[in-house]
Amino acid sequence: MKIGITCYPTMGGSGIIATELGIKMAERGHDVHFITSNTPFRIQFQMPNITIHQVDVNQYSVFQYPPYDITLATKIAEVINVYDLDVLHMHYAVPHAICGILARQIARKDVGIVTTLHGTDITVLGYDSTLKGAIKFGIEESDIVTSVSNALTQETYDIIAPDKEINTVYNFINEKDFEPIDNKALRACYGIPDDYKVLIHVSNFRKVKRIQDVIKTFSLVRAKLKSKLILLGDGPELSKMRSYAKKLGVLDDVMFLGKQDKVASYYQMADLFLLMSEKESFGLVLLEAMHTGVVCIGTTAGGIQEVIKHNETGFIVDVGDTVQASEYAIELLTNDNLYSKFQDAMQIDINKRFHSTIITDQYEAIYQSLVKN
Ligand code: GMT
Repeated sequence: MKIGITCYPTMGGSGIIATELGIKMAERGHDVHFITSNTPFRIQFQMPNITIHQVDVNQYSVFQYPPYDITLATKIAEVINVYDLDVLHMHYAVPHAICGILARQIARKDVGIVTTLHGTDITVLGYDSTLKGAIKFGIEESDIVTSVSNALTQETYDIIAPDKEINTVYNFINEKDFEPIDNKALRACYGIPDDYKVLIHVSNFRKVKRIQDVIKTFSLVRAKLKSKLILLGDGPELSKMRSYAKKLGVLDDVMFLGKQDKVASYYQMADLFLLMSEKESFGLVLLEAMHTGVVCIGTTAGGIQEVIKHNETGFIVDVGDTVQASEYAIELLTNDNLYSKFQDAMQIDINKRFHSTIITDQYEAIYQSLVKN
């Protein structure tokens, strides 16, 4: 098949999924065309069967707002015709789903369109009356719509009420990138003594992640156990969170390490992952941590409960319940038998439900169902 993919190419779960899926499809022999504003960051060297088409937005002085959406649609249309694409896969509803539909009209070719909803395109932007109609249009005019969790599928029906079936297809990771190795050497480089426990959180530091709850939970754990907290990522909440850690008197034990490419090494240093979000359609970082052997505590938000099975592969707490999170954390960090039991259960579960082969098969079948000849 000849597959066009559009996503946000910067760091972020939706871009990662789109890129890894494109790589998997290329490995299966399909021709994959990324049509994006930049080279997706996971594509770091030449890969057979993958072509990158960069969208350059016209900055003509008349434009107060350069027309990215129209330029993207025009580029996609060009790629549809030049490469005779069979399928377009648009990641994130706004503006990508709508751009795909416009591109199909510009190209005047009946290419199949798959749209994948990722999270805030529905749970935040879906409430915006200036966008809601366009999101509904993008969903209804796509041939097949998928969402990354049952929770997001349900929220899409509740918020947008589209006249369209939405299929849940879970996220996956490239397992090879997240090997369960105990990275003592890196711990030593960071000066973390052997008898310390390491908690970790990885995100884009937006409000929805409630990083204050991660730091508060850590402060309660640290009061009982020698421990460090690694915070990976950057975003609007970062400096506020540094001040909060200082206010709680734990700043010396919180390591703000910013954006890092090789996140797996940091999971490999960690004993526990915290995801305290108030909105989270899936939480790709959970899969990354779990595959690396790190047990997770998450909240009841969105699809987190579909990824972590409470009291079986990790723990779930109500949003904001830092006391309960700290109690679960201490239980896990002081009970080796429980920790290993959860580790074993989580490896079996993630391989059964989220393995890259299973999810790639599902998307490949979706694409095949849209190929016209
Ligand atoms: O929706 C977003 O906030 C952006 C998006 C991204 O590009 O990282 O994150 C969402 O998509 C990821 C991949 O499907 C999910 O793992 C994240 O849970 C989801 N984020 C939210 O729902 C907040």
